[in-house]
Amino acid sequence: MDAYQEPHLPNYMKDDKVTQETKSLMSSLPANKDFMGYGLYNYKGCWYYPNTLQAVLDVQKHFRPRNTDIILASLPKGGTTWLKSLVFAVVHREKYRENPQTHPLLSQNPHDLVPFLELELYANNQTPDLTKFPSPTIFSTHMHLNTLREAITKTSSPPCKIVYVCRNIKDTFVSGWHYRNMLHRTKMDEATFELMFNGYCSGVLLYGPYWEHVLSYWKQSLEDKKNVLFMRYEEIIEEPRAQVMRLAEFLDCPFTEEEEKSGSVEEILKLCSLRSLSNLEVNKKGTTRIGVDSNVFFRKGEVGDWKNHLTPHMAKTFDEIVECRLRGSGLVFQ
Ligand code: PAP
Repeated sequence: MDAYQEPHLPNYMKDDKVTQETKSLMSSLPANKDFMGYGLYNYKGCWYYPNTLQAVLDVQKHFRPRNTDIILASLPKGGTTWLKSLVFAVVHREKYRENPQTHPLLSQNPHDLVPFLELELYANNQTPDLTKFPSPTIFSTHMHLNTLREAITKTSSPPCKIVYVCRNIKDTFVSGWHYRNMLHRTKMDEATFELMFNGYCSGVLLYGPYWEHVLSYWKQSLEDKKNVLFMRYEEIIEEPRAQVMRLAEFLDCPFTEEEEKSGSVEEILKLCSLRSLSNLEVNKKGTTRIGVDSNVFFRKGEVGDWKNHLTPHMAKTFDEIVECRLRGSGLVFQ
């Protein structure tokens, strides 16, 4: 299917921003199609739509983070929106302590507060002037660590901090399924569900394969604990307070005893909760800067929603693939 037949789709799924140089690169890359027939290209082990690939190459070429910057990384549907809100709220908590009603998370979508490198800043052949961003700036990306590394290792040392969040493949997949239905403004049938499932199993999806992505950040988080933090959506759901404190500690802005006593952690958790964010006017209507409706990022937020969608066979297949691919890494999903 031609992406232009669905003009409301976000730019990252299209192919109209690809330069001549990238076109010629693409002609040498392994090519495939996603479950709906949109072209994907495999660049250094990861699959991209044409415009996404163009932006990723531009990030590699031009993005040079300052060591005070913070990069949030994830696979799509891995917990990105939540992580963006939490990190923003933790890092800027002092600024809005006196006047919490002026907090930007109440008037802006988390995706507009924490811009994506390749889906927004470097999308559409742009090269933004990052010096105008205040320090510390929080950026986000869905890029694989090996791809991101090409940009960040060309910068001054010490490197900037990276926070990665991931979610078990079954819920990530189901969340992605609902997202695509909302994106295409349709309710896709069971046969299409199976096609998307097959795409996940073979790793052929935007930013896939899943296991390569999680492993790249997992390994680095073990090697470089000071600069790479590996978080899981399920753990934040299970022990939110402990995880937010861990996050603040990693970002070198730990909660003081006084803050802990005064309920600062709980306030942040409440502000960033799915319920609070999804009830805000700004997140109910309008479009984010990446061209996706603001409300599309908020749904159920439950661990185990896959049970309502996957057959036992599908669930078993996912479990076996992930178990096999992660074997020996120390990373285990329940
Ligand atoms: P993205 O990568 O496209 O930005 P991402 O935020 O990772 O998407 O995933 C959306 C999922 O996070 C949705 O899960 P669900 O489909 O299983 O419901 C969404 O509901 C959930 N989500 C969004 N914001 C929050 C939040 N503040 N707290 C908990 N879960 C959230």
